[in-house]
Amino acid sequence: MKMVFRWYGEGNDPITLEQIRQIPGVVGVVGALFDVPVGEVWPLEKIKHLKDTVESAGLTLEVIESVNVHEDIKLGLSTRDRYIENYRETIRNLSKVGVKVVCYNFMPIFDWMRTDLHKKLPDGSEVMEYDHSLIENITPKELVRRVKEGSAGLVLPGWEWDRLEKLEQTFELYKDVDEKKLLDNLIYFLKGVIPVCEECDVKLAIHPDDPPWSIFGLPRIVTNRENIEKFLKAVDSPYNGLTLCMGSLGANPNNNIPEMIRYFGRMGRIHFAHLRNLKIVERGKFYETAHPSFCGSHDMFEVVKAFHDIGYNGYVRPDHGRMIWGEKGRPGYGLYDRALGITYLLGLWEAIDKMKERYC
Ligand SMILES: [Mn+2]
Repeated sequence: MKMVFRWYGEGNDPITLEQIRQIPGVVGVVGALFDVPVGEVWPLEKIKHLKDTVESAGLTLEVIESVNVHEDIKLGLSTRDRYIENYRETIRNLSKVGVKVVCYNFMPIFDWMRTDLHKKLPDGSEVMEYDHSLIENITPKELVRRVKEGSAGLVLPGWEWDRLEKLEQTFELYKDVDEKKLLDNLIYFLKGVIPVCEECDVKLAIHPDDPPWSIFGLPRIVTNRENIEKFLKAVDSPYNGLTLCMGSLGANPNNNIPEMIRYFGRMGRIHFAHLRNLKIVERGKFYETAHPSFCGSHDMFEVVKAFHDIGYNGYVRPDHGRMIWGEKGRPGYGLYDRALGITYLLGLWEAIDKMKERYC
């Protein structure tokens, strides 16, 4: 597996490329342009500049997260074709600088969702938490206000405040979109973009819904093995793949993560992985933890072993970590805990690798 690290770009991330390069085993960063409005074409010059910046620090830029999908595509509005054409053009531009994988998601209105960005654990570290019972008792507007307040002025991926200003109108438009319609709209999008991915050798890797269930009555479809398989098979190309985010899928205890890795991995459809642990407190309530198995609800050894068993050679990154050692920054994206996570994941990989090679 190729270890990468998410980076928000110069002036937009308190963490420097020099720091990232010193984490043992990291070969590249996962980048994005955050100043291009959703739906517009990513200009080649800006992508080149990002690539040059990353490469001059001795790192690669082969994974992009995310190229966000315009709401009109998810809604299936007649304006979607223009945005799909833009998406195709963005993929062409990304391929010109050697990008290999593009992560995206198909969640209506909201991206990833947490109800507390600064939960304090007994050891003094800070993590993010999700509590569905809170969601049921507040309005979407109130939730956006809380997340914005907790962001401390930093841009959060998928949370564009301008876009979220028009919340009520967008909710109105989703009245007629159920899971079936949303799935049809995803398939329509994939039929438009996958042929370009094939031409350009760029793999698309959809990110699961986080959390993997409906919120505020909005449909969500990238939630479990059965649902994911539907659109992978509907557009049956190796370029139509998955970001196996275990933190997202793993919030639902019915999702067997090692089994999903083996299933989709053997189909050749996992192109990117987000590995992290979380603690499920009760159904619909969880918080993010440090990566080791004993810190959360997931057996990380079994997860890494499943990747090893399928001969995975794609990209992996640690996911949201805790804020520790007095670090200040974007919730979930501190340097220290993600670096610890990487060392742990690579340790598991080495142990599994050598056990198989030497003792099996
Ligand atoms: Mn993820």
